[in-house]
Amino acid sequence: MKIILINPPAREKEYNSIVVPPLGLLYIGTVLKQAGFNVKIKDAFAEGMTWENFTGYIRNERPDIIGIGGMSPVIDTVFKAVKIARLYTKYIILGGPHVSLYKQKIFTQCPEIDFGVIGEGEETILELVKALNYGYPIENIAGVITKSFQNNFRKFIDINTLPYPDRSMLPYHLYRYPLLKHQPVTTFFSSRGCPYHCTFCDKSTFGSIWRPRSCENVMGEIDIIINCYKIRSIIFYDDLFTLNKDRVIKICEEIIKKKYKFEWKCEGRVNIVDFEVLKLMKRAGCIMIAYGVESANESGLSYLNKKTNVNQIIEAFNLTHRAGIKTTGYFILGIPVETYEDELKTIELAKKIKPTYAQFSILSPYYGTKIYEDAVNNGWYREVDAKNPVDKDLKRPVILSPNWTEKKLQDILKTAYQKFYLTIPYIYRQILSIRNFTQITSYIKEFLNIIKWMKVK
Ligand code: B12
Ligand code: SF4
Repeated sequence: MKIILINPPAREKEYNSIVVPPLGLLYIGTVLKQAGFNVKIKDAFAEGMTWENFTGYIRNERPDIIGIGGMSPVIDTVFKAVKIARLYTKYIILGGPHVSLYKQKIFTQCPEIDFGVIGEGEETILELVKALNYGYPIENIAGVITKSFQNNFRKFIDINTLPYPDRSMLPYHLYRYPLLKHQPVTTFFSSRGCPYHCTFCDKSTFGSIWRPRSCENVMGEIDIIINCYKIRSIIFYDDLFTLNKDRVIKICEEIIKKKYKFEWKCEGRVNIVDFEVLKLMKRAGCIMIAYGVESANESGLSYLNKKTNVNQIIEAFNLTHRAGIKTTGYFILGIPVETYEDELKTIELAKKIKPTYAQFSILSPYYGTKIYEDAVNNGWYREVDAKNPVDKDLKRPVILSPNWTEKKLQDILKTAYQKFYLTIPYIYRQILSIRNFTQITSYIKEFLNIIKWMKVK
């Protein structure tokens, strides 16, 4: 059986500063390859393929099975790819966060899909493909859904038993991430799940139990990445890389002991920051930590169930910068219990804690989250154009509580980018931090992107 896993082309051809390996497809491809199947991954997004080229590619290849993954904000591109693929393949399988949330509703949204795989996909896909290949029944495969039946999620995988992603399956020369200086760059998951319950977050795939990979298991993958693929930058995309201090210390000590010189970035949480660990992370090559700040207001933090406070936010950024590590701050605007004036405080906080990079987004209630239920129950759910400069969404779900109108949301978003980025001190700091030509071009493109976005608004 010939299998192709697809990351669909971009909605429109345009410059994307972040183009990173699709790790979900890579895990799926790896287990199938190791089981002896003829499988390829086509990262049409990274290749910058047009829809015409993509159609031509699928028409030539005519695989038996096409597997696609997708998150809700770009699901229209996934469905477009499915409709094209339908003409040239026997079976179409959809995995990823969107199907894990919407389950059988996907067959109404896109009737051309044959099977959905919900939750973690590695074990399910193997059983499903074997069943299709050998003609076994599929009705009892946990994690599989079709138009006629919906099986339950399978129990979580012991992720220490998974094979390492086979990175030879992806075009590593095409990936870029402007906040990390060196290429090639890869993505990495050293744990799955998160024990927190932020009300805007979708955890339908990996759940609420934090499942770490052991230090030995993580180092085994890093050894291959560094020695075989000559990767120079790693993005740890775990929901919470820093949750267990001892594990972070062990991993950092191993990296230092092995004298590995790659740089890396991870996601942290402001309430679990430790200065000694930060200094060790810096010595081990960590150059950036991203924190979900979200809001400067206790009312907003509480609505989002963040379990953090403003003092922790200020302290976390302060300690991280003192350890010599750069920061990204994620900020949320348009929180229904906050007002326009409250959001101005959030913007002021962003300026005060000085993240190297700030991303402001309008609060988006995605299906399946607590805030989605809240928005629908109150009649506050709307889909409007409230994109930030890096979003590719067509329209973004927002919450129009009595405090907000569409215009107010768009205004506050614009104000945030203006007040944070278009200031002499910020531009000066960025110029001082530039180290190479790639950074110059990506900063200029980002900067022009923000200006262009502001003009359109
Ligand atoms: C990396 C990442 C990105 C990257 C995407 C790059 C990429 N090529 O993957 C970037 C930075 C671009 C991004 C952007 C956004 N993201 Co994002 N992102 C993630 C993140 C942190 C990790 C994804 C990942 O690599 N996971 C690791 C792999 C192994 O897991 P996986 O992809 O889920 O794959 C597993 C299963 O889903 C399944 N599977 C996946 N694909 C397939 C395919 C087949 C055929 C099969 C059988 C199975 C299968 O099997 C895999 C192995 O178990 C997740 C959080 C998370 N915990 O996953 C959020 C997440 C996917 N992002 C999310 C969101 C909301 C966004 C943004 C809207 C955020 C924002 N405010 O702007 C934007 C949207 C971008 C846009 N509009 O274009 C949500 C999606 C919710 C949803 N309903 O779809 C998530 C889940 C975060 C969250 N907890 O809410 N994101
Ligand atoms: S936003 Fe981050 S900390 Fe909050 S529940 Fe989601 S993954 Fe966990």
